[in-house]
Amino acid sequence: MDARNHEADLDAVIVGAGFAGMYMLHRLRGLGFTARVLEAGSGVGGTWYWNRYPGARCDVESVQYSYQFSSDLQQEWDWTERYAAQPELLRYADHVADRFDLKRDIDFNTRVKSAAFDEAAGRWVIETANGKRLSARFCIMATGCLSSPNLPDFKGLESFKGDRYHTGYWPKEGVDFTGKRVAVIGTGSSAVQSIPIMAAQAAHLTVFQRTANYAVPAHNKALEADYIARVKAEYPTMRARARTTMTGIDFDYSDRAALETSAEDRTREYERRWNHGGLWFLGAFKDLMVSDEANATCADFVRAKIHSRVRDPEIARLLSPTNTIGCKRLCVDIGYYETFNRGNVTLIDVSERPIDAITPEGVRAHGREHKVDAIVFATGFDAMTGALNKIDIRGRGGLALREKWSAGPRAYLGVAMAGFPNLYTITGPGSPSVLTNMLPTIEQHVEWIADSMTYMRDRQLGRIEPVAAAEEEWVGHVGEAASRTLRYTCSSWYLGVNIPGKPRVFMPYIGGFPKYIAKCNDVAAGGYEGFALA
Ligand code: N01
Repeated sequence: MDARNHEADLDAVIVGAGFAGMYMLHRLRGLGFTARVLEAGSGVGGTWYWNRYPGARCDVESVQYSYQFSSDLQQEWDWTERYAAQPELLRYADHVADRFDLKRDIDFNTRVKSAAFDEAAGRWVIETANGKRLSARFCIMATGCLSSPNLPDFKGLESFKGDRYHTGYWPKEGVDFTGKRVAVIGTGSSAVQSIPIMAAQAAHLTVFQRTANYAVPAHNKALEADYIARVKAEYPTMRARARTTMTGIDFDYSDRAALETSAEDRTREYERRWNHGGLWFLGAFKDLMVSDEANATCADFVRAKIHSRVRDPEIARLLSPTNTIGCKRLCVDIGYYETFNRGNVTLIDVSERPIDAITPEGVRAHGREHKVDAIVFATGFDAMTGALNKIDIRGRGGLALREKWSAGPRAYLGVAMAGFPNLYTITGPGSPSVLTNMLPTIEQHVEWIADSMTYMRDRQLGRIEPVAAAEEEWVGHVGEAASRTLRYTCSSWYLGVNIPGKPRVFMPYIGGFPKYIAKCNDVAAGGYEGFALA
């Protein structure tokens, strides 16, 4: 049965067909709800559909960066690399969509323009840019945390005559930079992943760096069959262990403090983790994100590594970050720093004086024009709130979500907002989301949302909406938890500081996945405490 023909009966409209929207659809279907997914792209995969830049891959190991809701799916899919690259992740998303027959309920090439709550009918009315209008009892935003690309308003931007790309909006057909002079603006994770590959291709690569970034080696490798077999045999215990860690990743987090460990032991531990590779590095000591002094021991170690990897001491110095390690998202690299040893790569430091302008022929900085054939903007995203604020979302009394969030996002558990009945956000601001392994976080949200809808159906209830006081308390708790960590101290996208005019509010919940799960479970067990149900 095609739900489009029965839209009056739709229980839910889901916005986005990334990992969140896909599982939401599957879960709701399994519970007997009718749902339709609206997706701007022409295929599933969300982040992995849009971020096709060279070198894009996950920084959580693939065997963990995957769904666990279906044991059969988990057992039948074989990851080929420790950190899967974007094409493999997209193949996985596609496989999931086909395996669970999801595509028949997804409208592709359909960008949602507005969503408004019709109070009299108790339904959401969703309008799309291509003129579709749907209504459903529930509207579930699965719009992603890093899905609204940020293209800074550089002077002269439109005058550039060459090719322009944004890492978060990469052409499907790929880009061949062979023989080209290329500029990259930005040195965050997307740049760290793409720069080595673009440098190997381009005639010349000029990197404009405003803030140097810490990167630890990925030590990516092909996965052996016996390793995969072992993981598959241990999946249930590995997944259960992961739920007990702050990040939802099965890591060995040390409970030793850096400041209570001798300098030799500390270095040995950093070295061990450095040689292992990946984000696990930051789990070396429990005080790294709460004590400046402890953090400095870790930052010093990485800076020394940068100097050992980069031949020119001045370039090594410019590439060495001076801020708190882990304050901005730690990058995981494959040959990033070594790329600056190449003769065809130039680093331009724009930390003290911003880029002057984009010119018809290139980029001007420090008064000098760098002529290029293409510019790659690796300038990140309007994170967490960007994708939601692009949609004109109206709740009770026509209240606009953009207005409610004008001083920063406010949501109860990062999943629902006072004034917006029957509207859910998957991994919204105020949830652990980007500070965790996104896949288990998404699954936890989807299951919680589906449970709440089932609870309402069982009791013939029509509306669920957070109580303002509960929301207020949660927002306070999220802010207070963040203020106790060093993450609060730098100009990261977690705080919205990368977007001019965006309120400085730490958006994700830093209290950890287990604490968050416990809170969500308590709320549900208490009959959805903090929510008004009617
Ligand atoms: O974006 P970013 P990203 N002039 O915001 C610079 C996830 N991710 O796309 O730091 C000059 O980190 C900006 O400079 P500054 C991951 O969570 C994961 O790289 O603001 N430069 C910065 O260097 C990540 O954190 C993976 O001073 C300007 C860069 O642009 C998140 O996505 C891979 C500028 C933006 O870095 C975002 O990463 C990729 C200006 N006007 C992404 N404006 C994995 O590994 C901005 N910049 C899984």
